Amino acid sequence: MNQHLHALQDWVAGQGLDLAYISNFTNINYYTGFFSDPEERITGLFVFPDQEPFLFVPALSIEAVKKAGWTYGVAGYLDHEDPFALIAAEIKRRTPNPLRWGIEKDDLAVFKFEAVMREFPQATFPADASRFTEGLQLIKTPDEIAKMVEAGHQADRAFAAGFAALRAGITEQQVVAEIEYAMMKEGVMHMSFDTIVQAGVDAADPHGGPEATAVQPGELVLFDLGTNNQGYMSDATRTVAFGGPVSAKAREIHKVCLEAQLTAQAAVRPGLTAAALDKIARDVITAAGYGEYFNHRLGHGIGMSTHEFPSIMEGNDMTLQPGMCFSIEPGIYIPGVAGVRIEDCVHVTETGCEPFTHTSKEFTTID
Ligand SMILES: [Mn+2]
Repeated sequence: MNQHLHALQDWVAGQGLDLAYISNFTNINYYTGFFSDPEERITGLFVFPDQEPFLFVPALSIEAVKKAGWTYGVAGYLDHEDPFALIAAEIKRRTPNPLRWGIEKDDLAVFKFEAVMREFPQATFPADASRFTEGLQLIKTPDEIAKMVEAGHQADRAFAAGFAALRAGITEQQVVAEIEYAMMKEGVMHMSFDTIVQAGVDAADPHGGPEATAVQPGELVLFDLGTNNQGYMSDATRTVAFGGPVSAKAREIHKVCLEAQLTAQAAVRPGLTAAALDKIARDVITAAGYGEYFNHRLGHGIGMSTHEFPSIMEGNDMTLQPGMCFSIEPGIYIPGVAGVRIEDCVHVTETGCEPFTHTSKEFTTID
């Protein structure tokens, strides 16, 4: 049993539960090594305090479960069958009348919850497995970090492809296509999120996406991208100048943003709070007069999803610990003028942190 699943079973026992039902397919991957987005079909991981767990999947996935290395029980259903009747039968063979259930309250859809209530009318739900999993996922194992290191290398190559694609008149969307084509050619079949390329004033919208806007010489171009390597994500942002000198304002906000990013990254150490780290970066930007244009948290956790815990923001007194992985991504967005964001994701070490991406963050002009 891998250490994540072992920890989950210990939690089930420690909470006095009769079983836990894990329904989120990313979390099923985390606990079992089996990844499948079942879409409208049903998958579930069922974990007991003192018996072996089992996976329940569509019948067409049973071979994939075995191929993923899952050595415990697996049961399947055909499309015309009632999955919850079959799940109930599997559970009752192991524990006839389970009363105390752990479920993922962030994930379990109402129709699935109603099906559980139909099969087990006396069930109660005293424990939230969502909270347990997000806590466990805060600290990555060396094996998980190794996968994220490789995802970071992929992101570095994606930046290189994006920079190489820049030419006068190419649109943001076409640059995205070049980046993702380059990644797919090397075998990276999934980006971790929709790649963002924003030129000039478009980059002043921190929640915008690529448009049909043509890149013009003398503009800043923002790239925010990442890849999915074996279920583990990378996420990084660079903002570069294209085709000659940019405005003095654009140059200045890049300088301030970079100083904030580098200062924060250098300050990471175990024991520092997430809130204090956010403030370290924010103080640099505020002191330069751009505080109002940094309108989001400094960072987010990353792992099997691109946004998880810890959240690096004001009000979060969580202390950083070795093995935590998160982004450090200050930005300055001046509407109608320009936008800059610079981002590395890092993992906390005993003495500081190590970034997953290594593409230069210094002010760079691509000709
Ligand atoms: Mn990010």
